[in-house]
Amino acid sequence: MTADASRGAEAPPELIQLLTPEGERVEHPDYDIDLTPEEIRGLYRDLVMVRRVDLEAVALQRQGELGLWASLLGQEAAQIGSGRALTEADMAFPTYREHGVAWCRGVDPVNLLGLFRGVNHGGWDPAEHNFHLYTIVIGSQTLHAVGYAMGIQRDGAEAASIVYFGDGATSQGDVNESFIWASVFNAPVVFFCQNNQWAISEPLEKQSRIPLYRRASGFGFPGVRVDGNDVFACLAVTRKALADARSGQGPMLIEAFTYRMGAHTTSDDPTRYRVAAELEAWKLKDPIERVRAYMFKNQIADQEFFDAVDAEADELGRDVRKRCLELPDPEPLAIFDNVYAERHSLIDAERAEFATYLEGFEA
Ligand SMILES: Cc1ncc(C[n+]2csc(CCOP(=O)(O)OP(=O)(O)O)c2C)c(N)n1
Ligand SMILES: [Mg+2]
Repeated sequence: MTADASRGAEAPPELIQLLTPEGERVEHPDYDIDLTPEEIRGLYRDLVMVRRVDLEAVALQRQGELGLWASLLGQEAAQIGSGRALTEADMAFPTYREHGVAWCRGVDPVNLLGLFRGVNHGGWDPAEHNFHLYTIVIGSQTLHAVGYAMGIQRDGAEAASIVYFGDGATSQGDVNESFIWASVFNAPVVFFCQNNQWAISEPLEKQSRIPLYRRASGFGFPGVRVDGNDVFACLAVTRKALADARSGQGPMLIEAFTYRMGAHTTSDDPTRYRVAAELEAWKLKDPIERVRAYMFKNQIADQEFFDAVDAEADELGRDVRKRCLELPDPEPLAIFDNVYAERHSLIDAERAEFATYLEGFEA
């Protein structure tokens, strides 16, 4: 028996959008935003810079300089919009693809590259940037973010946490458990799901029969779908969700509807499981092009500005590449250093065993 595809379906999902793919500004009754020309130029610069770093990282991996890279191509607006909505006191919990959010939190891109080069064991101090370490275990950071938010609540602090995860992650137990905890404790946390339509080779249809943002209502908190390729809308929606969380109104789920333009990681070949037409359709919704078109049309920037941003991005690419290649190899035993806060006999034994193994090479 085949399932009735319409079962469980409701009205078509509403997409919050403030800037169309053609670069036309549109109004929204609940989520408007008033940005100065300077702020818009800043957002555009962010988008271009993170795309350039990403491109350089893919090239470095292809040249054997990184073990792996997870590209953010296509997801720049979702990450810059939400990342720029954060205040300094807010805490962000990323997956492994949040290079744009890392940029907004002031993490040096070279530290990201070091992680994927295997020469650092994290790359930055989460407390210094209020940006947690990258998390590869799908969905587990949602629990960390809710725990952190409950801490904020108990401290009475003026802050919120935000957690990034993918469409595939919504099928994980951890994510569903974190929804329950956030809901019943009214925790100041924003769940920011980048629905990039794919979880490696698994399409969205394998994760949910309903739009992902509607999951929230079953847990007892609001959910919205925003155009994830619209940096204005992502900024407006995330800003509101964070403000609500900070003022005691509890969690919110934001589904940023976007597309993973590249491979899952550099180890993946998407031509094996998706058609080229899909990619072509999403290219027309490019997150950078629409801002550029809007700026041109409204004389927010001239050719000189765009050329200067491109030149700055190229310089950043060169600088990141140079400093990546200069990163020192780590001391091999350093991997045992921060497993626990205090010394542990098992770790000591493993360290000693590995040291003996390494000595074998010097003979
Ligand atoms: C608990 C767990 N299961 C499986 C994996 C392997 N894995 C790595 S990425 C990934 C897909 C995640 O897809 P999604 O949540 O949509 O995020 P995206 O990569 O698209 O950003 C899987 C299954 C993992 N890292 N952790
Ligand atoms: Mg995905």
